[in-house]
Amino acid sequence: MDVSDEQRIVLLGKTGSGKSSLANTIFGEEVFKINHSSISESSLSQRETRSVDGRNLTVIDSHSVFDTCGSEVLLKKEMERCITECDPGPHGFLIVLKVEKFTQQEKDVIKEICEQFSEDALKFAAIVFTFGEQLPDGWRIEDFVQCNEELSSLVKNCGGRCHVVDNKYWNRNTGDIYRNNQIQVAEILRTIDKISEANGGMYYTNEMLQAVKKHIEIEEEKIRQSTNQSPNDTRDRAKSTVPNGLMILIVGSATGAMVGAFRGNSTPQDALYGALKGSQLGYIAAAEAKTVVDAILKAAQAALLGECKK
Ligand SMILES: Nc1nc2c(ncn2[C@@H]2O[C@H](COP(=O)(O)OP(=O)(O)OP(=O)(O)O)[C@@H](O)[C@H]2O)c(=O)[nH]1
Ligand SMILES: [Mg+2]
Repeated sequence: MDVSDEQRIVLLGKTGSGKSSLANTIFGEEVFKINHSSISESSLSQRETRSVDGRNLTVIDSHSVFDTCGSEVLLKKEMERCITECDPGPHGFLIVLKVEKFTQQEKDVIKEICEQFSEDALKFAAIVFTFGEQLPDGWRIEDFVQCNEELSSLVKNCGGRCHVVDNKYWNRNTGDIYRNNQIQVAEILRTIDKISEANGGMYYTNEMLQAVKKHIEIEEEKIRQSTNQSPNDTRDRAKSTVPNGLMILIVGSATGAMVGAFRGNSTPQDALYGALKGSQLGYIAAAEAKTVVDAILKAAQAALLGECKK
């Protein structure tokens, strides 16, 4: 379990969506380099920590992972790398989108996000819109979201967590209590706290992502061998076989392993034993849990109890 008071968030979005600018707006200083050309200049993600509103906040500004021109494999690799770089895992993802006219490309980006994020991963995510000045007069971001079905559904899957900033124009206090970055950043920080609380203070781990991916690959192979469906249909069918229960078991065993390994064993062999033991206990306990958070808590409790009894 994460014992430090550091909060880690990953910013994801396509080139020019304003990720680096948003990171600077959140920090209230120019920490990340802004890209003034339409081609992505950043090939690596950048990680910075600052004290913001009494908390230690680490922001991982990713290399643009949702650019539709790149190959799908590359996108996935980048996203995994981003989560790995966020070691030991992010408390939340901010998916950065622009307030702009919805083109096919934007639709593709949303589709890509939905493909990359399982429903459970979206429990760790919020949407932040940039270029808020583009909102028609008197509109709130919810009004903009409502105009598009795909967007509405994405925001809904993120538990309705949705914010808007304008990194360029909303920095001055004009008396408008909505079109104001300071007020919007305070809301974003509150949302990060809520995500953290809702997930029991846990961070998203690559193990979760990897385990679900592995399951999908195996199912895909099975479907491929038994039918001659198109690759897309095969993948969709394989994905639909990831039951909530599996996710719960994965979270449970990963948490158990973490707690098991963490419980002060001195040699690598002991640590491994602790991890394996914790993992088994977590797996068994999580099987009884109904929700992911429940699974995490049950798994952690079981692993801790197991260690105490040893
Ligand atoms: N008007 C306006 N311009 C913005 C906003 N956010 C970013 N920009 C501008 O958009 C351009 C790209 O911003 P960045 O923050 O570098 O975008 P990015 O997503 O980090 O881009 P990559 O690092 O290439 O992926 C820059 O010229 C910014 O000044 C915003 O909210 N409003
Ligand atoms: Mg950038």
